[in-house]
Formats: sequence, structure tokens, C-alpha cells
Amino acid sequence: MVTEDPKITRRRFLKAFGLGLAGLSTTGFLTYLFGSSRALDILNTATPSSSPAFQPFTKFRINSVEETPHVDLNQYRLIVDGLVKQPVKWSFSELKQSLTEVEQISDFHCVEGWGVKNVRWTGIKMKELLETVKPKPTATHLTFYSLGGVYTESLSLDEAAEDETLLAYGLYGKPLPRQQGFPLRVIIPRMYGYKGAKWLHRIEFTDHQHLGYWEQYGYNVDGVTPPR
Ligand SMILES: Nc1nc2c(c(=O)[nH]1)N[C@H]1C(S)=C(S)[C@@H](COP(=O)(O)O)O[C@H]1N2
Ligand SMILES: [Mo]
Repeated sequence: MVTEDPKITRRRFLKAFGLGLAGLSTTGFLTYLFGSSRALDILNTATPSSSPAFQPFTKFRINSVEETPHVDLNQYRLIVDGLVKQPVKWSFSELKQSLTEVEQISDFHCVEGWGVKNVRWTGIKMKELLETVKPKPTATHLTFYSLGGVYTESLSLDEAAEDETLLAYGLYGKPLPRQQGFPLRVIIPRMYGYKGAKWLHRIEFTDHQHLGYWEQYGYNVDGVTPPR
């Protein structure tokens, strides 16, 4: 069974700690980040899954700063462009035909201090995508764009080429649930969840590192060090 709990959003999670933020406005979030000692306590407990402070959950919290997009799989395209020798624009079935399907069991953890152990993803390795599109010598990074136009993230080419970096389309043997990124999301198990864009539709190769959605609010671009 796919485990998810759509009712618990980031905002509710924060509210549960008595922060009572009015949504994810910039000021609200900065208050969360810097203005309240209780908020800082929460951030200080945000730790990798090896730490005793990490809380293993059996279900994902659904964390989204945007509405869940309606995706018609027949209309969906994955665009890979920018500094590559072989740009592609694949339908979902072309994506699956072009690259090798892999299954990976890995821990997922959010910077808010929760995570899920032994998550079974199905997808393709970013490493194989890199070999297919062939980055130009000037390319150093890639930027991930989500449908909806709000959420972006980025990795270095080396991070993208790590063995566990996936573009996932399956969760526990089923297509991704809509709220969890259908049809495609980025998974980098050793990094916090915010590094993995849901509803991925474009990957742009660049000669600089783009700062992602949460990174503009102080989250670290390495995806490993808790927010400043
Ligand atoms: N497009 C998009 N991707 C996103 C997010 C988001 O708000 N929008 N939230 C990130 C964060 S902070 C986390 S922890 C995970 C949450 O994944 P889940 O909803 O499957 O638990 O998605 C990440 N990817
Ligand atoms: Mo997160």
C-alpha cells in the first residue's frame, strides 16, 4: 500500500509545534527560521537519519509549497536542455524506453526531523541520463524545474552522477501518488528531501549553480548541512 497522509502539510506540522505561521509567506518563514527560539529548537533537531534525534515515520508527510498539478501522462514531456550535446524532449514512455529501470531501497529524510526508512523507489539513474545527453565541457551543474513553475533545485554534475541519485516514477511498486510528484521526482537519499524536486519536467545544464526554492531562505545548497 502506498503510504501517505495528505492532511499533514508543512504548515500544519509547524502549527503542531505552536508556531502558528500564516502560511509560507517570506516573513512567516523568516520568523520560523530566525525569529523564534522554539523554531530554532526544531531546526537543531533536524538531523540526518543516522542521528538518534531523527524520528522514523511509517508514512510520508506531504510537503509542498504549491498546489498538486494535474498531469495528463499523454501530454507530459521531460525536457533536458542547456549545456548538453544531445538535448531531449521525451514523452513518459520514451523516457522509460531510453533508460534502464532500477529499483532502489533507501531512507528518506526531511530537514524538519522526520523521515521514512527503506523506501522502495522505481526509476532511472541520473548517471545514465548524463551519459545519454552528454554534458558539454562548460557544464558544471544542473537545475531541476517542477511543473507549476514555483519549485526549483540544483545539483553539481558529480552529485547527479552519484549512484543513488534517481529520477523516480514509482513508489512501493506503484506510480508515484499525485501529491508525491507524479509522474517524476528527483531522489538523492544522502541529502535532505528538499533537494529532490517533485513533478519534475525540465532539467537544464548550466555553468553555474542555481539556488533552489528553500536555499533562497537559507537552506544549504549541499542538501546535507541543516539550514543556517
Ligand atoms: N515541487 C516540489 N518539490 C518538492 C517540494 C515542494 O514543495 N515542491 N518539497 C520538498 C520537500 S521540503 C520534501 S521533504 C519532499 C517531500 O516529499 P513528500 O511530499 O513525498 O513527503 O519533497 C521535496 N520536493
Ligand atoms: Mo523537507
